[in-house]
Amino acid sequence: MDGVFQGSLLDVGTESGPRELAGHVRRTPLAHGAWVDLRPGWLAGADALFERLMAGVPWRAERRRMYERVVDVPRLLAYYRESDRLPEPVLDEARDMLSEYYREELGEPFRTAGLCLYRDGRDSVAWHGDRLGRGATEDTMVAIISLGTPRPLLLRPAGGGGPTLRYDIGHGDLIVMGGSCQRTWEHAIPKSARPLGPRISVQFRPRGVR
Ligand SMILES: O=C(O)CCC(=O)C(=O)O
Repeated sequence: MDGVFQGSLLDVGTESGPRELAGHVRRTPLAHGAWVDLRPGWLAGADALFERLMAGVPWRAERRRMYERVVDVPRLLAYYRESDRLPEPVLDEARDMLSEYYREELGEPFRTAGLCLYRDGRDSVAWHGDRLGRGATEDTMVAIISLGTPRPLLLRPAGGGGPTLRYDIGHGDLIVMGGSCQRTWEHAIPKSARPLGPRISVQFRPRGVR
């Protein structure tokens, strides 16, 4: 059964949309030229957006081959190519604001949006880097807006054997993984045995990064 969503007491009022980035983003440099930026509570009205996305996105279940078996991917997915219309205008606003804020450092705009729905604590994503495209060989950025119930996003050096960092993100928090992060570090959303409400992750990536 899906978990029950509880809104944040901080996300009340009529304000909605992305808040300021300049002066509110905290950067943590990591080993091997990677870094993480955090902007807690970036999106005002995040809980209402969460409810709309939950109801309005055509969520897809996927199955993947794991060794000899085909198994359910433990989360629901939706993917928006750069030519696709995003499901909510506030996501266009957020993507454009990120493109502007990181313009000099990234050198190109964010283009695609991947959405994941973690229905409850049993949904998860295993350790990985986004290395299907240019992230395998080039520095890049992946910007994630986290909506709904906070879940830990874990980060560790690729292959393990190093510190594991933990960011509990939900209710409109923004995290950006940058530099060499996709090829020299791995990230994961672990399963939880606790009864947890649902979470949606919105990932913006530049062209050719998957
Ligand atoms: O849920 C998240 O924030 C992470 C998603 C992720 O790592 C991915 O889809 O590649």
